[in-house]
Amino acid sequence: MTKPKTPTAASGNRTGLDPSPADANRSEQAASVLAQEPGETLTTNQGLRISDNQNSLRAGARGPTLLEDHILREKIMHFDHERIPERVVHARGAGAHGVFEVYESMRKFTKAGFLQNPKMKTPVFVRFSTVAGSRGSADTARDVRGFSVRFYTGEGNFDLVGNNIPVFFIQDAIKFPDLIHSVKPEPHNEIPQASSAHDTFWDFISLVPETTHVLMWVMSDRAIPRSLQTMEGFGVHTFRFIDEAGKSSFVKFHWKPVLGVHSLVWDEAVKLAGKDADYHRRDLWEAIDQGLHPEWEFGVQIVPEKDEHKFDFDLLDATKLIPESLVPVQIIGKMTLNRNTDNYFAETEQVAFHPGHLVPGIDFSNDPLLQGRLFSYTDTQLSRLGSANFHEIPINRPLAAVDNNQRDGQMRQTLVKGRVSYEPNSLGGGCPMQRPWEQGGFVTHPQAMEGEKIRVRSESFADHFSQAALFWRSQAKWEQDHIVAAFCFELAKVTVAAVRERMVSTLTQVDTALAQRVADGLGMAVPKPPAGAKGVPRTDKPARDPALSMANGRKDSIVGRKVAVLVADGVDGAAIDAVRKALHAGGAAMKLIAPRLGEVKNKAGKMIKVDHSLPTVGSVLFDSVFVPGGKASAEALSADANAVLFVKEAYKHGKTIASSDEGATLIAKAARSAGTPDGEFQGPGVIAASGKAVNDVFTKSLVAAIANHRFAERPDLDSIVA
Ligand code: HDE
Repeated sequence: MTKPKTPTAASGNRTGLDPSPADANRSEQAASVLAQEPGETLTTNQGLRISDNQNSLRAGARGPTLLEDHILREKIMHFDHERIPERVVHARGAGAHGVFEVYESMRKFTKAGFLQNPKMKTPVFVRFSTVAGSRGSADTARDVRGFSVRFYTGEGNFDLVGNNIPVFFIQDAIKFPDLIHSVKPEPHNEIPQASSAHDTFWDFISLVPETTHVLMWVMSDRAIPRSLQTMEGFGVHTFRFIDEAGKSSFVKFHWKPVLGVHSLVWDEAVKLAGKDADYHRRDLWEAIDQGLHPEWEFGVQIVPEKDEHKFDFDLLDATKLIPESLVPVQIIGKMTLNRNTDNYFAETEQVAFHPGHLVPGIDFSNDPLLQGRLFSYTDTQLSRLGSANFHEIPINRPLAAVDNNQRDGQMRQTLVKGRVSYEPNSLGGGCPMQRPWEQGGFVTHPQAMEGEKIRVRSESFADHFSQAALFWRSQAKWEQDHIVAAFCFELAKVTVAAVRERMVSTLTQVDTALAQRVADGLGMAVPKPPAGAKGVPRTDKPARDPALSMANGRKDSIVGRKVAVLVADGVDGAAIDAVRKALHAGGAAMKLIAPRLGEVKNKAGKMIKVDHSLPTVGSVLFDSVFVPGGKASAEALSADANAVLFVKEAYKHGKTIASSDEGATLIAKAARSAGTPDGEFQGPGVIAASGKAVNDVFTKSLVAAIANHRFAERPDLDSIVA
């Protein structure tokens, strides 16, 4: 028998982490008693080698199964308990490992060790998530995305548990259960899954005006990202940086994707939920697997303590952002995701983030939303992971040494030796000892405070609309169109007219044109502004903030883009080769799609392997479509309804469409069947002309068009039947 390769995870230790004391203890004895290599033989959980994994123990070949079968009972018992409660929010997630590097020392602002030395590579684990859906829901639901980063620093774990949208729904943690209950499936019938388009969500939202700003983001295409790799990330709350001398500055954290910020369009997101519910996690997994390591730059907006009150909004209010035009984002480092998980459950499911996992040099502000989170995250792990020892699960263990007098509890792994489990002590030489700030100990920033014990919201939190309006004004025309369409879609699913009216009435506070357009879309008159609206403080400064619009982002890369090439027998193989070369040089992938799987014979008689058959994919899974020439191929595809739909949909979704030579026949057929007025697809991003050969000029313009990602300004998109 050939010896199987020992699995890398067999030791049970996370790469880069020391084994737990229990493991170490065990390994001293192990060598002398081990009868087999780990990973080689099927065993019970007690290490008993199993001789028959096909049949349970029974009384005779046709007799009843015996209770005595301890091997069967152990196996089934474990299986029965394989599921743990999913996260109450952010249940669906995808994780990956990577590293973080700071570009230059941030010593001037913070003493955090991982932000000092550009040569240091700090390991990170990242989990992206949707908020509302269950674990099995679709990736492309309209939702905020979680963006949690754990830095395994030498001073302990620092968790930056943020989102892809810089502001939150509510200002005070006490409203969180209400918000989440409203967006989750309605309790009487558990409908709808992973969707905010239902009565209870809009009922709550329309009664809580502080949600208006985030709502503008959630109705924008930010809530349907093209990829996890093309999302920004935000720490949302204001935190503090503390320098060596104890001086504090306020700080907001940002992640800027190197690939730029790109999103789907709604029709595509809906179709993707059916075509590939794992669209985002697959994209992340494949990118890392292929060595196209996703990268984000780390940015900070720093506000000196003395400027705390210089803004029209309160820095402690999580429904507000600091416009980048007021305080630019300084880029200070980079995160690279370079390793997929070995085991989804052990890592992505069991990771337990906590906004209270801080390191010296980073501290909280008094944001009442952040303060409320500090209780929740430990508490939820107790019911989710089942024990106070969840920090001992490998993915949760810090790299930094853990030494304290906490003991025992369910599922305890650490085997601490000795008789001392208290402090102060003399029997243990006083260890483990406290460390002052100067020696790396964590000291809470000593902020002076006074006040009455009261339940009130600060008046400085009262302006709910200025930044919602700033966001609206800062959007490109197509982005505004998509926001209007999203409001119309969501509110049209609301069955109670009074809720729709109340929501549109709130929108009059953001922008009258927005309210008018949404009212038109819903077939209703614009209601009056809410009572008391006039008393609310407002500002229209700044007029615009370019950073809020995706239209102003980077569009210089095709890394990770996926291009579909539609082929049939007789296709022009040389055209495919030339386009493949250009795409691969830029880091994009190309897939050949034919009416059926197997191979097609190209014009020169050579067989080429097909990657997918047309019925099993769809244009929504790709960023662009190329139809090469070859008369027979183009004719066969033009007669194939799936191929025609593929091109029509790609056009409707604003994607680059290219053809060479006779490939233009299919583009023309798709355009005619889409009902375009003059029977042609026109406008930006259509590189289709009969007789056009694949030369450098062609491939360059194709690559530039794909880098642009999408041509949302095509005039006829909404009229395309697809
Ligand atoms: Fe969370 N949130 N949250 N949240 N949150 C959780 O913790 C909570 C909030 C965020 O990938 C839970 O371990 C309260 C803001 C992310 O594992 C829970 C409040 C922001 C994740 C919880 C908030 C977030 C969570 C559920 C109001 C952006 C996923 C499972 C005060 C800055 C973490 C868990 C992961 C997860 C509570 C508000 C982001 C229940 C009470 C604001 C990215 O503890």
